[in-house]
Amino acid sequence: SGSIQAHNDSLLKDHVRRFDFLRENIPAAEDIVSKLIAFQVAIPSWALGTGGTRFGRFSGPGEPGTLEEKILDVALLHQLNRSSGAISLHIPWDIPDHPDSIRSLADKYGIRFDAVNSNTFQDQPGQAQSYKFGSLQHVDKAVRKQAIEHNIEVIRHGVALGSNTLTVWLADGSCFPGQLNFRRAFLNTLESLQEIYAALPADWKMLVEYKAYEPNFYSTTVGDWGQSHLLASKLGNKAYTLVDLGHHHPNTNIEQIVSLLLMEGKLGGFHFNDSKYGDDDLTVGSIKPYQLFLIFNELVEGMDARKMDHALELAWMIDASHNVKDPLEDLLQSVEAILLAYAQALLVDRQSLYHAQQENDVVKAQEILQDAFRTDCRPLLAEARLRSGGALHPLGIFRDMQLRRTLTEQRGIHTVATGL
Ligand code: PSV
Ligand code: MN
Ligand code: MN
Repeated sequence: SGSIQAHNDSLLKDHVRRFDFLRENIPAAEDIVSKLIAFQVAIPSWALGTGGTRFGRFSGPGEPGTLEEKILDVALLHQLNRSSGAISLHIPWDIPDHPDSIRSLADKYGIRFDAVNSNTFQDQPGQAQSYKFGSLQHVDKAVRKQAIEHNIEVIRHGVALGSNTLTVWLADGSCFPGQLNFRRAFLNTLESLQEIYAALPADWKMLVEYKAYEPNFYSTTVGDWGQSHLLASKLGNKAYTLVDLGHHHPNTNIEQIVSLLLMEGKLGGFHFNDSKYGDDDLTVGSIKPYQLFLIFNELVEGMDARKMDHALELAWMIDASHNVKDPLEDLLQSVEAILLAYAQALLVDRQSLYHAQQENDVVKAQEILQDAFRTDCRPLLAEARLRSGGALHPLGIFRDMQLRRTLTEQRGIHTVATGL
């Protein structure tokens, strides 16, 4: 923290000038800064190492080899930006064998456990049944049962860590016409999810994630928000839809989906990432920052209409993969992009937008949105970090202090983190 102080001191004068300028022009600046301080984004444990594609994986140095090291990586991010105070685990990529010590390590750094994720898209060594033809949808009850039990076990791990959410993403679907009876696959999935749902503790949520395609290329059983919403509605009020930004067909209007799910009280949370083509899992905001802003615009409008607490009522998580960047640098960029879109959305003049809409003043409506989007909100984010003890420029200090080099000295050059 002495280093953060020194870093901040060196940038302070310039920051104050930029922040003061914004404060003079934005009446809600103080309110936005407080909201930014409260907003936390969960880091996925599987994104702390270099990912890869099916064509190769180029692991980087100093990657975390254990769950403890992953928590320390998230703690490092959180120390720098004060906005990454949560981690999302994927089981069995991470198995918290000693939950008490894992939990106290996380507590020590102010990290909480966000949603726990099950994995029935890969076979694990020694597993009795195979998921080659699906898991919760499978034609064979024995396979479904194994997948159900795995999910219940994930809930148990989550309880031990103090999480309160299970995210279910299924690779289930089919690769060729005729392979699957859609109705039976859906009903099997529903029945399996109902058994998992019955095992949820009273204060838990289940998030049902959808994805258009991949690994199945003809049909996916939870392939879009309609199918997820149908399942979540049938399951009950602890079940919600999870929106992963990369899981749509190109040009889908994601912000409209978000608006309607919120309206129905069925939006559970996000997997943030960005993409040019498919489920590219790129850095948030790196390709379509305007879309991200429009999504946050709907979130702020819809959550305010329902009087929801922005920071607490939805699961804000990143789901990204890094092939060419340092994962920690990439995650700092992603968190920054999310908060930037949030700040821009908070800037939108809701009253004027409402009137422009009522008067069908299309030009004015666009101007209002783009005024907010084109405002440089970075000093608001920096001020939020400054006030909460973080660094004015997290990426800058990460590089200046050569933090990856320190991690590499501790962990070695040839390290491969578990995950995809
Ligand atoms: C599937 O593409 C997905 O988005 C799900 O959230 C999985 O849990 C995750 O990626 C695995 O990387
Ligand atoms: Mn995802
Ligand atoms: Mn994905």
